[in-house]
Amino acid sequence: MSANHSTKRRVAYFYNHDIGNYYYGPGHPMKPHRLKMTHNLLLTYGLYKKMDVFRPHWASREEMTKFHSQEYIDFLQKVSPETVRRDLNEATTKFNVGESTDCPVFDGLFDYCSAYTGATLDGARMLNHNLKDICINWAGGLHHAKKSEASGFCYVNDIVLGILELLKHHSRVLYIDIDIHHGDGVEEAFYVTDRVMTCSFHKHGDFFPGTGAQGDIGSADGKYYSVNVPLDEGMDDDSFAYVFKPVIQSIMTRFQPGAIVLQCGADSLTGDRLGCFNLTLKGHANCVQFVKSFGIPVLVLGGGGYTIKNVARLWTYETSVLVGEEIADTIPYNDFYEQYKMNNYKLHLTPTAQVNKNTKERLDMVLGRVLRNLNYLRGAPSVQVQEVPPDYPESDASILARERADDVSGAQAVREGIHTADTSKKHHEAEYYDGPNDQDGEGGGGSADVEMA
Ligand code: YEM
Ligand code: CA
Ligand code: ZN
Repeated sequence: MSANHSTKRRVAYFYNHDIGNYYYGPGHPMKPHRLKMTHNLLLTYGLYKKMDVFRPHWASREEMTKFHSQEYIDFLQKVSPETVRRDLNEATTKFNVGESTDCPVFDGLFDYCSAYTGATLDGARMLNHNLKDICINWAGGLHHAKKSEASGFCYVNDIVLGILELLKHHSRVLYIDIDIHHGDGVEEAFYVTDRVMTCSFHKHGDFFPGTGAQGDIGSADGKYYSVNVPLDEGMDDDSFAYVFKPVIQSIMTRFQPGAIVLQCGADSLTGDRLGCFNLTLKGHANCVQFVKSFGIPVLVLGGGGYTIKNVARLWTYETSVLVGEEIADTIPYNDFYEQYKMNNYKLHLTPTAQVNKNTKERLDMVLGRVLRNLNYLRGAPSVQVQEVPPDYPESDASILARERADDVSGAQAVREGIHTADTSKKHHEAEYYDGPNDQDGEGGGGSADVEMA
């Protein structure tokens, strides 16, 4: 690893203990249990000592409707596996949920959305108040959800909501998506604004969701602020770095974001159940390290990932990179130890002999086009952030949502080394640092879908 690997940053990690118990149904590839496996693995590696661990709040419907339509969120709040069977046609045609879709209605669906979205919002708020340099929510990153529609296993788009939160304090936010699928929901939300640049690397051609062609560059004020890097199957570590580094370097120079949201979908890994890339943990995490090296506040999110033991491996390793600690290749004993037997209880993966369909010529063509488009940027656009909006909409519902987060008393949370996240400005940072894992100050335009000030 490079010298940067050991660079210490103030890191917050958000984990809701209920998240792993939600269940999409038999045979469904999306398994929230992977989050429990990840949490357990990174705890057994001792990584909790290197960051502050927070119990996130549950996002309220008011928070979700900053992007989503009221009607859609009302529906998500009211629907149950029983009612959806009765009103299946309406649910499926209107909101793309139900048995015959990628997005089933399962027990606790709204709470699941509320859990992962709350963590993303807490992370964004913590960065906004400069309480941390890096915030991690592996449960987030559900990039396919639309304003009024579920899609690709995603219901509420926590990423769009997190970016909207960051825009309260930052003129420009960069979104980077290394999931194998196109980050369509996020791109669509910010397609006509120059305040958010979206950049997705993805398999393109006969692959879900089918969007993300290289010619999709944004429109109106957002022209050249959507960046798509379409790739073919078999992408390996070297090929990925070959396109990722110059594209991100050029964006950083030209766009100069105040904050970055990094979606770390694990379905771009070798051996993924739904993916067809050939990245190892190191190749994927090199992207994370590269983004971290710019020293700008980063909100790190999960996303896809369907070979769940590898998801846990990856996000544990990426947590180690983010906190700047090396971890052993031998997996320590943990609650899910047997799941790691296949790779001889080793953390790191070896790429397969799969053919890389991305020839150098093809990559050069894609890269050349992206870099040419970035040359059209008129320099970093500036926006005056005049009055900073509050973190939370002041309604009874949002206050209730916060109280619900305190289902474990503050004292118990601190004993467990888990703090409840409240980033409202009246609190001093020291309030978060009472736990045993205190780092002691270490290291130190409107759019089609969203409205912005
Ligand atoms: O390809 C599609 C769409 C849905 N069809 C109309 C084409 N969806 C993707 C979404 C991927 C989001 C990351 C998809 N769905 N790929 C695989 C699936 C899938 C969904 C399932 C839903 C219930 C699947 O693949 C093995 N198995 C499923 C099993 C149960
Ligand atoms: Ca992507
Ligand atoms: Zn994906």
